[in-house]
Amino acid sequence: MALEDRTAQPSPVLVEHRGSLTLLTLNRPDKLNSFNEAQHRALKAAVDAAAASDTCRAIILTAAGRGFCAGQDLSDRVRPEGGTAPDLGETLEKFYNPLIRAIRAMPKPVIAAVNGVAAGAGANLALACDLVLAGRSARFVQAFSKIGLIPDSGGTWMLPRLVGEARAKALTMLAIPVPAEEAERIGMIYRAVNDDTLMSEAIALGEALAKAPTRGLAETKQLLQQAFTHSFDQQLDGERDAQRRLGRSADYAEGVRAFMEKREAAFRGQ
Ligand code: T3D
Repeated sequence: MALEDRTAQPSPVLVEHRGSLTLLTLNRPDKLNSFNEAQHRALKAAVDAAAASDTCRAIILTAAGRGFCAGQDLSDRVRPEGGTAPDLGETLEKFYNPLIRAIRAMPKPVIAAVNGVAAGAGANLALACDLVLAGRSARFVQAFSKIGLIPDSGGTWMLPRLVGEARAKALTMLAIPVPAEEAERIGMIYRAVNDDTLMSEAIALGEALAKAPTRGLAETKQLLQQAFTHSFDQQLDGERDAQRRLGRSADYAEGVRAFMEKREAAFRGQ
C-alpha cells in the first residue's frame, strides 16, 4: 500500500474544466490567497494553458476562503534593518507583468468572481479581467501606499480609465477600501451580486460566454482595450480589419444562417 505523503502541499491554484468553461481558483486561503512564487507559477501556467486550449472558450478566476487575493505575500518581504533590499522591479518583470499581459491578451473572455477582499496586486489582478463580478461583502483596496509602493499590475493605467483621475488618485494615495456596490456604482467593476449567488451567477455568465462566437469576442476585447491609446482613425481601421477577418469565420456564417432560420445559433468558436 502506498504511503500518504504528509509533506505534499495543496496546489496553490485549482483548475476545473466544465465543458468549454475553465474555472481557476486561487488556493492559499490561510494567506488570503496572497502571491508567493508557487502561486505565481501555477496561475501563469493555468492561464497559458487556457489561452492555448481549443476546448476552453471562457475563464472564471476566483479564490478559496474569505478573500480573493491580498496581493504580494508580505511575509516573503520581511528583512532585518539594514538587510539587502529586494529588487521589486524584478518580481514585476518576472511574475506580475507577464500574468496581467496574459489576461489582457487572452483571446477569450476572463471573468473575475471576487469572493472577498481584493488588495494590492490582488485588486488590480481582478480589474485586469474582462468582466468583474463581486460578492457584496467584497472590497477593493489599493493598499500599496500603506507600504510605500505604487499601484502595480496595471493599476496606474486601469484605475484612471475606469473611475477617472481624481478618484483614482484618492483611492490609491489614501488606500480607501471600495465596497463592491460602490465599485459597481463608480464603474470600477461590472456588477455586485449577493455573496451566496456569486459563483452561480459567474458560472451562468461564463457558460453563456463559452457558447458565444469566441473569435468575435476576442476581437471586441482587443479593440476596446486599444481604444484608450488609439486615435479614432486607427480604431476605424482596426474595426475594418477585424470585421474582414470575422466575415470569413464559421461562426459568422452560422450566426447569419441561424438568424434567417429563426433558431438559436450553435457557435463553435471558429
Ligand atoms: O513585493 C513585490 O514583489 C512587489 C509587488 C507588490 C504587489 C503588491 O500586492 S504590494 C501590496 C501587498 N498587499 C498589501 O499590502 C495588503 C496587506 N493586507 C491588508 O491590507 C489587509 O490584510 C487586507 C485589506 C487584505 C484584509 O484586511 P482584513 O482586516 O480583512 O484581514 P487581516 O486581519 O488584515 O488579514 C488576515 C490575515 O491575512 C492576517 O494574518 P493573521 O494575523 O491572521 O495571521 C494578515 O497578516 C494576513 N495577510 C493579509 N494580507 C497579507 C497577509 N499576509 C501576507 N501578505 C499579505 N499581503
